[in-house]
Amino acid sequence: MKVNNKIVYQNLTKLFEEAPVYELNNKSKWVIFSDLHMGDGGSTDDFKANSDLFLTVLDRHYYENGFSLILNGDVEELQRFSLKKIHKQWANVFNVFRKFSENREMLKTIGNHDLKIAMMEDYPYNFNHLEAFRLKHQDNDLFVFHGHQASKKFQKHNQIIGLTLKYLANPLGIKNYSVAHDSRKQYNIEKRAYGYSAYHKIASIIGHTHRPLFESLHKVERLKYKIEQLCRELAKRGKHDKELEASIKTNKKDLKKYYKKNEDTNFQNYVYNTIFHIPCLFNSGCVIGKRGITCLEIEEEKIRLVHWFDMKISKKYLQKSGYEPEQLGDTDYYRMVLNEESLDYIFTRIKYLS
Ligand SMILES: [Mn+2]
Repeated sequence: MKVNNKIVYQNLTKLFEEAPVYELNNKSKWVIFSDLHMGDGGSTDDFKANSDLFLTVLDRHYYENGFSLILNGDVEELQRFSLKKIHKQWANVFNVFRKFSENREMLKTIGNHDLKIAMMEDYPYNFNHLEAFRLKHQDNDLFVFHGHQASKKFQKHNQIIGLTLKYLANPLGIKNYSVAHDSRKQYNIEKRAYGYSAYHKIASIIGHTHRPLFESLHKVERLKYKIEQLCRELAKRGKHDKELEASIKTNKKDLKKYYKKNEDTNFQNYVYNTIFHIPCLFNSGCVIGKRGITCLEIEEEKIRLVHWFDMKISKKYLQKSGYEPEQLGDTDYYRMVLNEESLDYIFTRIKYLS
């Protein structure tokens, strides 16, 4: 049975049409995390390294500042660990999730690594588990789903098992389905989600590939843009500025390193070949990054891509990045805004360019 793009698009349409809608207004404050992959606290638990950073940021920054919480899939790593062990190990984190769900709003989507939750009758917390949902900003939709639904492999399994997308694929059948950290596969998933969103004039927010995207742009374009911005700033000052020069150098080094690592030139251009570049795809990245955590924030009718890091591990961001990291209280943790744009501007461009 061949799964083509058309089938993927049909299934995404169904997912979209059945998704519950939550209104956004100028008071809404949401933070979106995805891909925590929480385990048992042992040496193979991917969540462990950033667990204190995550817990601190979640409780002391987002909860304290009145945010509601979106966990966009692959929260519990159920392909490798039991729910019981995960919940026991990370009880402190789940207690904070519970605080959000009881006192604010918390929406939790299901990803391919925690699909089993959809079949469970004895999940111990009273969380709002969804397959997808929509955040409505005036007449526009931000479509939030984990992202595996845009992969052909996942859809193929779905079809073989003969279940519809809704509640759900048999977790046994796709037990080993995980996005290979293969840039071609990641790119194809992004490209389908991009194509779908542009065609329907919506913006989608996904996770799954672990690669942060802002306005459909990958780190490569983001770095290029940052370097140009810094050059402009440097020219404006009209004299030597050690700090700015160092920032340019650091960002250039990052960019070169990236190209060196990804030699497949077909995928060095991350713009999804449409006539215009349409800012319709966002990805929160992941919580388990080597250099920290990325997430998306929605506040004051703007959307932001944010990077949290531990200065003991990623000191270079503190001095030379050209961004302005803010310290969280008296901790070693810093918040750095990588991009920010108003939803109005984003949807205007989506509407007229696509
Ligand atoms: Mn996933």
